[in-house]
Amino acid sequence: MKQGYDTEECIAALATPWGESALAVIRTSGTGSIEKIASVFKGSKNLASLKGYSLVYGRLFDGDSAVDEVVAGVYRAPKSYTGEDMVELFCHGSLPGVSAVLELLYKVGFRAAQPGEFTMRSFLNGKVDLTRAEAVNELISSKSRQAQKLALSRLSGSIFGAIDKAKHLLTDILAAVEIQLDYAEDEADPEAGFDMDKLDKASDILSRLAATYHVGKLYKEGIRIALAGRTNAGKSKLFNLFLKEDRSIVSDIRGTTRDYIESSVAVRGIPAVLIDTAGLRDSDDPVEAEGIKRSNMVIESADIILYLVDGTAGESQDDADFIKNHPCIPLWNKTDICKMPAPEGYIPISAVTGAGFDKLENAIFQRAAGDKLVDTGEAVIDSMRQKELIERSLDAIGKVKIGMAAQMPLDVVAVDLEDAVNALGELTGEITTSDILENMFSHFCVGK
Ligand SMILES: Nc1nc2c(ncn2[C@@H]2O[C@H](COP(=O)(O)OP(=O)(O)OP(=O)(O)O)[C@@H](O)[C@H]2O)c(=O)[nH]1
Ligand SMILES: [Mg+2]
Repeated sequence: MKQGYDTEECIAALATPWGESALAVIRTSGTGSIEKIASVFKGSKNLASLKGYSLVYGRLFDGDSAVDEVVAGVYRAPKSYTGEDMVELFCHGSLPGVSAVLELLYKVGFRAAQPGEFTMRSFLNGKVDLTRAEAVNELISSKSRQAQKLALSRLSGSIFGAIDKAKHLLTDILAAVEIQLDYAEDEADPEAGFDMDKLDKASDILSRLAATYHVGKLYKEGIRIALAGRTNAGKSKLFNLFLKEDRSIVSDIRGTTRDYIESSVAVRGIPAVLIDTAGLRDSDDPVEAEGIKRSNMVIESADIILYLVDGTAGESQDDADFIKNHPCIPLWNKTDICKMPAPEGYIPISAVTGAGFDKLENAIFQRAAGDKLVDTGEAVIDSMRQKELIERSLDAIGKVKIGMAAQMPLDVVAVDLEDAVNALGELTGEITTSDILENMFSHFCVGK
C-alpha cells in the first residue's frame, strides 16, 4: 500500500468540524495508540491498564504544561470501529486547544490520518465489506432524512445481503460446472450440472438492484427545481412557503426579484435546490434585464420547472408559449382570491394559504421518482461503482445464457460464470487492489 495509508502507523484526526464548539472529538487508532496517549495523560486511572469501552477523565500534559482537560474513551482491538486499539479524546472545542492536542499527539508518534483512513482500516480488518464502508460516507453526507434512512439500511448490510445471495447462487452453479469439467470430455453432459433456475434467480436479484440506481442517485444528488413565471405571479411567495420562512422579498411591485436565489429544501424526502427567479418580462432596466437573462439560464438547466400563472390575471400568450415549449409543471396561483377555475393541465394552488401544496409536492415527486416508490427496507444502490460492477456481472450472466443456448463447451461458459462472480467479489471488496481502495476512501472526510 502506498505511503499515506500505511496501516502500521498510529493515526489521529479531528472527527468533528473544525470550528468553535462545546466539544471536539479527536479520534486515534493503531497498535500502541493507548500506550502513546497514556504517556501524556494524567487521570484518576492509568489509561494503559483500562479495559475496552472505558471512559476516564484526566488532563493531557506536554512536559509540565497542561494542554487540555479531556475525557478519554478507550477501545481495545478487535472491538473498535477500526478493529485496532483506539482512543477517542473529548476535548474542549476551541481551535487553539484542538491544535495543541493534535500537536501533542504528533509529538508522541501519531501522524495525521488521511481521508477515510479509519473506515479503510475497518474494511482491511474485516469489520465491514465495501458496500457498508461506502454507506458510512453516504450516511454522513446524506441531505435528507430519506437519504439518511437508505444509507442506514445499506450500512446494516442490505446491499451486501442481496449481492451475497446472488453470488452464492452463481458459485453453486460454478462448482457444479467444475465437477462436470473434471470428467473426461466424452462423458461430460453440458446440461447435467447446470442449474438454469439458479442463474435466473441470480440475474433477477441483480437486475432489481441495478434498477434502483436511478432512485439512489436521486436521493443522493437531489434535484434542481426552478420557479418561473411572469412578474407578480407569486414565485417568491411560493419559494418562501417551501422554505417556511420569509427568505425572498415578496411585494406587489412587478420585478421585485431581480436575480435568482437558491435554497435547499426536501420534497417528500428528495433533497432539492429550489431557485426563485426574476419575473419574465421585457425590461429596459439593464440590471433587471441581466437578472432575467441569468434566470433564464437557471430555468433552462433545472430538472423541474414550476411555472406560475397569476390566476387573477389569467393566462397570457407568453404563458401559453412557455408551457408549450417546456416540460414544466403549470401552477394556477392565488386561488384564494381568484374566481376563475384553473384551466386544464394546471394545478390550482395558493401560495398565501398553502392550498394545493400537497398536490404540488406529489407532482414534483412523481416527475422526479416516477413510479419508483422507495421503501427504506429495500436495498437501493446509489454508487456508480456498485452499478457498474452489477452490470458487469449481468453482462457475464447474459453471455453464460447465450453460451448454454448455443451448446458451447462448458469450459468456455465457466469463464463467463467466473467473471460474473468476480464482479460481485469486487463489489463487496473480497477482490480489490490498493488503487481501488485508496481512490474510494480518499473521498471520505478526515476522521471517518
Ligand atoms: N392573495 C394572494 N396573493 C398572492 C399569492 N401569491 C402571491 N401573492 C401576492 O402577489 C404579489 C406578488 O408576489 P411575489 O411572490 O412577489 O411575486 P413574484 O412572482 O416573485 O414577482 P417578481 O419577483 O416581481 O417576479 C404579492 O403582493 C403577494 O403577496 C396568493 O396565492 N394569493
Ligand atoms: Mg419574486
